[in-house]
Amino acid sequence: MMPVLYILNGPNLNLLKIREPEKYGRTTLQEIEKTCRAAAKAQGFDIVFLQSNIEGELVNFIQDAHAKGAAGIVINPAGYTTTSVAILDALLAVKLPVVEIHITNIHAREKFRQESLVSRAANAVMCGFGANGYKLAIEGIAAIIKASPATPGRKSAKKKK
Ligand code: DHK
Repeated sequence: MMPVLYILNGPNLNLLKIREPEKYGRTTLQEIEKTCRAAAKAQGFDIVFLQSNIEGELVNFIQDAHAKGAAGIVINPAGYTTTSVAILDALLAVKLPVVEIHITNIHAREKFRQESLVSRAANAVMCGFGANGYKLAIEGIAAIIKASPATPGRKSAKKKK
């Protein structure tokens, strides 16, 4: 069985393609899921891909990732990035490798989007690469997991000789 990455998406990401396409692009969340599955498979991982508009549900997904023995979490907290102490606390609690992702370059946008609380629990942050960032984030978290001896999933994530 392949180790599993949880790919979590926050509010309004279900509206990708129709939502401000000049900023967020025209790739749907379903298309992103497909790309993620292929990118993860290439690195030796399976994925659980989830989206919610509800903060507490995202907290539950993070706790589930831990309960089910996931190898790591890639999260786009979207509108909860700068406000959610609950999402930050959940990520700190489960102590899994975390890559935070944003489709847009939040640092080139309004001030209120720039200070991520979630980053405090993230090993790395990917932003500004559009929908392609998800693939890059998966490659990044796979490298983090494979490099870290203490991380669950490492053994089976390594290519067999
Ligand atoms: C997505 C959102 O929904 C915004 O609230 C963030 C982020 C940016 C993104 O770029 O993916 O500010």
